[in-house]
Amino acid sequence: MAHEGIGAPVRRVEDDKFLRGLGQFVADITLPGELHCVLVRSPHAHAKILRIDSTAVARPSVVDVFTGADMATDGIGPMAPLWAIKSGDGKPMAEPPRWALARGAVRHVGEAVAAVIAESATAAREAADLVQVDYEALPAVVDATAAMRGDAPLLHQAAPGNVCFRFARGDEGAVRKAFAGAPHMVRLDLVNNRLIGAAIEPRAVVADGSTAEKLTLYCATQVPHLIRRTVSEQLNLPQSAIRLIAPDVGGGFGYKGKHYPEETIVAWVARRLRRPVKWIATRSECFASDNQGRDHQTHAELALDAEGHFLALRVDTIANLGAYISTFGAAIPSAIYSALLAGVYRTPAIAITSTGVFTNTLPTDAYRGAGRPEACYVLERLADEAAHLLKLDRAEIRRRNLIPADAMPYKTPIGPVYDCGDFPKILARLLDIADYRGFAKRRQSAERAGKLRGFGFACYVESSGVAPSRFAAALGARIGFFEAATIRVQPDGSVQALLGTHNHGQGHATTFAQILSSRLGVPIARVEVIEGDTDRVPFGSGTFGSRSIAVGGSALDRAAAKIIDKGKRIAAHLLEASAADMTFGGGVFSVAGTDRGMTLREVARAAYVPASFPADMELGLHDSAVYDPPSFAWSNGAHACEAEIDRETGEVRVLGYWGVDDVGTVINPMIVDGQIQGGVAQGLGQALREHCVYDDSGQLLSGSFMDYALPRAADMPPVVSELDESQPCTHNPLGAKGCGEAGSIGAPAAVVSAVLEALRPLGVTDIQLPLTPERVWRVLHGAKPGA
Ligand code: MCN
Repeated sequence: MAHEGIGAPVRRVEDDKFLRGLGQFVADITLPGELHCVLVRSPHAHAKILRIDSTAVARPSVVDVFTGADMATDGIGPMAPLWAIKSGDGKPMAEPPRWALARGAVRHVGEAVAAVIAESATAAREAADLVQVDYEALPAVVDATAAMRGDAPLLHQAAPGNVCFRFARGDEGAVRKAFAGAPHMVRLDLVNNRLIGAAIEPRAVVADGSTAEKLTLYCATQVPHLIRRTVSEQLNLPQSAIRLIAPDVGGGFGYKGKHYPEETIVAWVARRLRRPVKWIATRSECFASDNQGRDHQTHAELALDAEGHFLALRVDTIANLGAYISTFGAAIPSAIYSALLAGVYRTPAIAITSTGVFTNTLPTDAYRGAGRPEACYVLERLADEAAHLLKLDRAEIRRRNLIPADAMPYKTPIGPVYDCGDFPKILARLLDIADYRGFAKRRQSAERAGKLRGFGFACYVESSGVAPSRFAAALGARIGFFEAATIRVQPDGSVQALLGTHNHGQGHATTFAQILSSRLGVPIARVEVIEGDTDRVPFGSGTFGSRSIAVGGSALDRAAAKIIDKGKRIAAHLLEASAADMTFGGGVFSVAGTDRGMTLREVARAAYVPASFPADMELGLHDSAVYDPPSFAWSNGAHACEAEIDRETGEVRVLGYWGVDDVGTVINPMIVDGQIQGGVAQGLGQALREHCVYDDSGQLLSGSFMDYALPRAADMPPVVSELDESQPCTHNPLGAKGCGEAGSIGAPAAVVSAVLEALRPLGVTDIQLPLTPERVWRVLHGAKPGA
C-alpha cells in the first residue's frame, strides 16, 4: 500500500466533487412545499420600533409576516452568549437580552425586525419592501472609546456607560514595580482594524418543520451540535427533536461558528407553519448581518532593562463588542486574547485590562485568529519599537527575549503553560530562508530605483486546539470544548469515522482518513469521514480555534486504539493465542514472535459473526472516544515579508513572504501549506486592504465588495512555507498542533514591521492598520493619517 498515512502529501479527496460542481450546499437543498423567508432589517443603527404594519403585504403568495411580538407570545428565549466574562472586581458582565427578531428597539443597521414568509423568494422579497416599520431614530455611537463617554447614547439599560465588562488579568503590582525601576520604556497606541468575513457561500438556513416529531435544520455552520443546542433551548424543544445538518459549507472563517438570529427565526417559523422554510442571505445581507472581527484600540507599554530585556508589559484594550454579545464575543478580547500576551517572550510581569464596550455596530466575535492576531500585533509592534529605541537590530532584541527551548515547559506570568517549542530555532531559520542578511543590499538597489523597501517579521504563539474545558470554564465558558469520534469498521474492513468537527474547506475528509490509514492500516479510499449531522454523529463541539486535528484527531486516535484493542482480542481468540501476545501494525494483527496473523479485514468479518469471537464479547468492531485537551496545543512560528512602497501612490507591494511554523506532527504537508497560504492571504488583507467602516450615524460604509477590499490573487506574493516538526505537542496522542489560523496571526504584524522599516528613514514611526495606499501616501507626505 502506498504511504497515505500521517505525513503524506496526498491530494484532498473531497475536491473532486467540488471541482465538478457536485457539492451540496444549503441553497441546493429544495424540499417539497418549501416556503421562503426574507427578513426586514433595520435601516437605523439605533431606534425605537413604534409600529410594524404589514397590512400592505396581504396577497395570496404571502403566507405570513412575523415580528418579535409573535416570538414573545410563543415564549421564544433570548440568544444567550456561551461565554460570560467577569470584570476584574468579580462582577459578572452586563448581559442584556438579544432577541432573534427585535423587540421594542434596534441597535444596529441590519438587525432583523420582521420575517416575511412567502411561497417564492421573489414574493417574499417584494412583500418585505411593503412592510411598514415606524421607527423613532435615536442617536448612535460606533466608536468604542466614544461609547464610554458620559454623553454617549446608551444602548442597554443593563450596561451603564455601555460597558459590558472590565476584564483584568495578570499582576498589576509586579508590573508597576518593574516599570518604576526600568531604564527604558516604549509605549504605543494601536488600532486593530475591524474586519468582515467573506466566505464564498453566504450564511443559509433551511428548516423542515413539516412533522411534529422532528425539526430538521440545514445550516451553513461550523458548529452543528452547538446550534442544535442553542436552538433547542430557545424553542424549548428537546435536543433529540432537532436534527441539524451542516452539509457542504463554502468557508466559515470563524464567523460561521456562532449562533445567529436567522437559525432561530427559520426553525421557529417552520415549526409554527409545519412547512419547510428557506432563508439564504444575499451578499449585501452578509455585510449587514454577519458577525465582524477584531476592532481593538490598545494602549500598550513595555519596560526594558539597559540591554533590551523585557521587564514588564502593560496592555489596556478597549474592545468593540458591537450592539450585542455574540456567542463567544465576550471571550475573544478577554480570556483568549489575554492568554497570548506572553507570546514567545520571557516577560516576567504582565498585566492587562480589556474593556468590552457596546456600540451601534454589528456584533464582533471570532474571525480567523480570534484574539491571537491582536495579541501578536501588540507584542511585535512593541518589540520593533524597543529595538529602535535601544538601537538594536530587530532580530537581536527578539533573540535576547525569546523563551529558550530548554525552559520548556514554561509557565507564562499570564497563566498558560507552554509544553514545548523552540522559538529561537524557528526565528533563526526564518531569517535564513528569507535572507535577512542580504536585505541591506536589496534595499540599496531599491533606493536607486526610487523605491522604499522594508523587511519585516513577527513571531507568534497560538493557543490552538481550543480548548481545555477546565481552563475555559475557569474563565467563564458555559460549555465544554471536548471532541468526540466514533469509528465503525464494517464487516468488509472498510471504515467510517464520525466526528463532531466540521469541514468547510480544511480538508478533513483527507486528513482524518490519513490518521486512520496510519493507525489501522487501511487505504484512505476505504475510509469515509462523516461530519456535520447531529443524528449521525452522536456528540461534538465543532470546528473553530484550529482545534480539529489537535482535539478531534486525538479523539479519533483514541477510538482507533479501542478498535485495535478489541481486534487483538478477536484475533487472539481465533489464533488461539493470548491477547497480551498480539501486536498490530500495517493493518495486520500478529502473534508476537510467530508468522501467524490476521488482517484487519479478516478480523472485522469475524467481529460480526458471533461464533467467531468469545461469548462474553459484544458483536462488532466499532467504538467511540471523547477527548478534552489538558492544555492548548501551542503552535508557533515566525513570519517575514519584504515590501516595497511606491512613493507616488503609497501602494505597498509585498514582494515575498516566508513562514516557518511549528504545528507539531504534520498530518498532510500539502494541506498545511494551503492552510498557511490561506491564512497569510487573510492576514495581508487585514494589513493592507480590509477595513470595516461605519459613519458616525452607524451606517456601514464598507457594505459591499466595492467598498470593502478583499485581497485579490494579484496581491499575493510568493509564499514560502517551511514546517518544523521537531517539537510535537507533548500532551495529545498525535503530537499535532493546529495550523488553520497561523498565517492570519503572523502576517499583519510582519507587514506593518516591513512597511514601518521602509518608512523609518523618512522619520515615520507610526501608522495604523490597514496600510491602504491613501494612508501610506498621507504619512509619506506628512499629512494627518486619514480615518
Ligand atoms: N493539519 C495537519 N497537520 C497539522 C495540523 C493541521 O495536516 N499538524 C490539517 C488538519 O488535518 C486539517 C487542516 O490542516 O485538515 C486544518 O487543521 P486545524 O489547524 O486543526 O484547523 P481546523 O480544521 O480546526 O480548522 C479551523 C481553522 C480556523 S479556526 C479557521 S477560522 C479557518 C481555517 O481553519 N477557516 C477556514 N482554515 C480554513 N480553511 C478554509 N478553506 N476555509 C475556512 O473557512
